[in-house]
Amino acid sequence: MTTRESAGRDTITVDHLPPELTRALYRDMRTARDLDTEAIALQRQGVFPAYVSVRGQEAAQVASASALDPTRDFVFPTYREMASALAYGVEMVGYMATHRALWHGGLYDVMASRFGAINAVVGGPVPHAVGWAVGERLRGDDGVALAYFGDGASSEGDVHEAMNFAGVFGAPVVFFCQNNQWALSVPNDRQIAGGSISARAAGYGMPGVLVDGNDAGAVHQATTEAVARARRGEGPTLIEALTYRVEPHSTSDDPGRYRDETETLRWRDRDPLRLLREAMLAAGHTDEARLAEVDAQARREAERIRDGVATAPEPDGSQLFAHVYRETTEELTRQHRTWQEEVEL
Ligand SMILES: Cc1ncc(C[n+]2csc(CCOP(=O)(O)OP(=O)(O)O)c2C)c(N)n1
Repeated sequence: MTTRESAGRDTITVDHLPPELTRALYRDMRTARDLDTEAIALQRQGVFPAYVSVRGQEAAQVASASALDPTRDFVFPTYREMASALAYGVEMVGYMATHRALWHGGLYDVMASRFGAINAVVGGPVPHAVGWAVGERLRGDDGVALAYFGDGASSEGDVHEAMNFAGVFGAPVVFFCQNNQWALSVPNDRQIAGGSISARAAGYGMPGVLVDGNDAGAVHQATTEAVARARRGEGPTLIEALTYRVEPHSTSDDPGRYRDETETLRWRDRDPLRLLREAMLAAGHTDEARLAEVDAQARREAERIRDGVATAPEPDGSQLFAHVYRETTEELTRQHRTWQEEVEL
C-alpha cells in the first residue's frame, strides 16, 4: 500500500510492465518536459501572457492519460494538463495556442479530441465530467470520464458535489487528483484534515487510491484499474497521485515568498523522468543509445510545436460570437453587428 512516506522513495521499478509501455511513457514525458521549457521561454518572450508549468508532474499526467481510450473516453482538464493532452494525442499546436489567448478554447477540436478546453475555474471541470459520464450511460455507451483536479480544488464544493453525485449514481468517472502539495500559496496541511484526499472516497462509496505520482508505472496501473472498473459499470474511483509542484504556480508567481525552497530541491531530485529512465535501464527496457535517440526526437517535436504556436495565425475575430449559444440571441446578433461596423471603420 502506498503511504505519503513511501510516495517519496528515491527509486521506482518497472520490472512488471511491458517495455513498449515504459518506452511510450518515457517518450511522452520527455517531449512534455521539453515543451514545458519552451512554453516558459515563450512567456518570457511575450508570446504567452502567462503559463503554468507541469514540470515534475509529467508521470502523473502522461501515465494517467495513456490509460484511457481516446476514441471512447473524455478528459476534463484544468489549466495544468499539457502533458496529459500530449499523451492523449491532442493536436498540440492548437492546444498550446490557448496560452496565446488567441481564442478562449485554443485552436483544436475539443469534441473530436475528446479532451476538454483549458479551464481556470478551480474544481469547475469536475462536475462537468460527472454530467458527461451520466449522459454516456444514458446513451448506452461505455466511455469513461477522467476529471483532473488539484489538492486545492479538493476543498471546493463543486468537487464534493461531483463525487457525491457520482457515488450515488455509480457514474463511470475517474477522479484524478494531482496532489502537488501546494494550492498556489496554500499548503496541504491547510487543505486536508483527515490524512489524505484519497481517504475521503469512503464517504462517497468509492475506492480511494493513493499512488506515488512520480512513479509512472504505478500511476498507469492505478488508472488502468480505475478505468476498467468504471467501464464494467462498477462506478467511480478517486485516485490521489502524490507529487510536487517544483516550479512557481504560474509564471506570475514567486514561491520564495511562501515556501521553503530546500523542500522544492528535494522534489526536483525526485524527478519522475529520471526515476523512469533509471528504472527502464535497470529492467533492460532500453539502453543509453536508444534513450539518446528518443531525447533528440522529443526535442525536435517540442521545437516543432513551439514554432507552430508562435506563428499560428490569429483567428477571425467574428468567431467571438460563434460558439456562445447553439442558436444566437438578438442581443448577440446586435453586438456582432456593432463589432463588424467597428472593424470595418
Ligand atoms: C473557483 C476559483 N477559485 C479561486 C481561483 C484562484 N486560483 C487559481 S489557481 C488556484 C490554486 C489551485 O490549486 P490546486 O487545485 O491545488 O491546483 P494546482 O494549481 O496546484 O495545479 C486558485 C485558488 C480560481 N481560479 N477559481
